[in-house]
Amino acid sequence: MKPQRIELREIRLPLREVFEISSGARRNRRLLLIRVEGEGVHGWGECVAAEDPSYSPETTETAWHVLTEFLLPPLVGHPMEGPEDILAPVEWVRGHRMARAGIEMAVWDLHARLLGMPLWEFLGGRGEPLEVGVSVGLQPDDDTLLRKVEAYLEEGYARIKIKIKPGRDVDMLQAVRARFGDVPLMADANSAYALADLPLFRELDDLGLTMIEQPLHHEDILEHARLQAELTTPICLDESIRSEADARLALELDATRVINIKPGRVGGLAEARRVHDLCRRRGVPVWCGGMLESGVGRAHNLALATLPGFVFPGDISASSRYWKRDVVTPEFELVDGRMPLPDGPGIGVEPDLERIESLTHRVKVFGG
Ligand code: OSB
Ligand code: MG
Repeated sequence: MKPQRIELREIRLPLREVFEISSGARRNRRLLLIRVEGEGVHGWGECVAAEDPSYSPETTETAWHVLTEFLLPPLVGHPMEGPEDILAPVEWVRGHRMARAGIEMAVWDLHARLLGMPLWEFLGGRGEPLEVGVSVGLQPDDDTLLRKVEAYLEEGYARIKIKIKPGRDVDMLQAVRARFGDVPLMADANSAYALADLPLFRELDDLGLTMIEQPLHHEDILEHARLQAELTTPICLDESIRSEADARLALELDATRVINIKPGRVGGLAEARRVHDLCRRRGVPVWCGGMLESGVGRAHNLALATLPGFVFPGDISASSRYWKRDVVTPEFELVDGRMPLPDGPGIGVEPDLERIESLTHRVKVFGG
């Protein structure tokens, strides 16, 4: 199979509400959608890089630069066996994993469509509806937070993840516990703490959280191992795991007892599956994180999360949790507290071309 035409497009999609984490806030997503065509079929991918480098060093702008200058031109007309070797001609490019993942995931969709198979099946997953969770951003006060959590629980989310930062942590989580009892609850610090905060982590350790996500520095593994040795609550690494090699090191050092897998963060679905396979061999549970994706990226995440090692509900919430209207049809919705899998070929949902056109900020086409 050879990609004959690749279309890269930046769309601007306003979030329903500001999403704030310890390292920054997001209001308007600038997403890159990639459509690849070959053998008369097409596939869609999404680059999840954020507007600013507060989660990872990549941004929408760096991804546009690397995709247009380095990644996409050599791939047009380049023969490949399957999605596993799409990136072979650009292996020399270091880093920029979110940019790489955007095109890689589009090729996975294309290949699944060529086979007439849903992406989840092509990846090796199971087609049953999944329990999913919701990630709740930092709120101005506890009352607002409690109201949000209540509404999400009513919608059927199976676990609640709450963003924390110094000054908005133990008391706030205690308030959630006091109000909602033993609902599955976890906290995500996005690297807001240091090892010197051990007394605070001991308090968090008494809250019965299913895990604490990325408490320390965004590139650290060693100090997370030191912290994990002091806690009974599992640590879950997010930012620190950029590859299977990172995951191997973190598991070896017992720095993480759960891994949040985001295909964008690790450079695509093939690497995401390798991290999953490694964890599964070692009996370490994983779950699928999110990057405030549009329906295109959400469809990929959902397909990935059907693999058997994804035992915790993912941050794969309904379209309405993020957008007034998504860019795919049908939109993602919870049915009886679960997210059904689209059963068409590939990602199984159709990008709404008219809507996408109306949100487009720029387009660049390679090949033709
Ligand atoms: O740390 O998991 C994170 C969103 C943007 C950047 C980082 C993170 C998140 C989320 C939201 O937690 C997950 C989602 O619902 O897409
Ligand atoms: Mg996280």
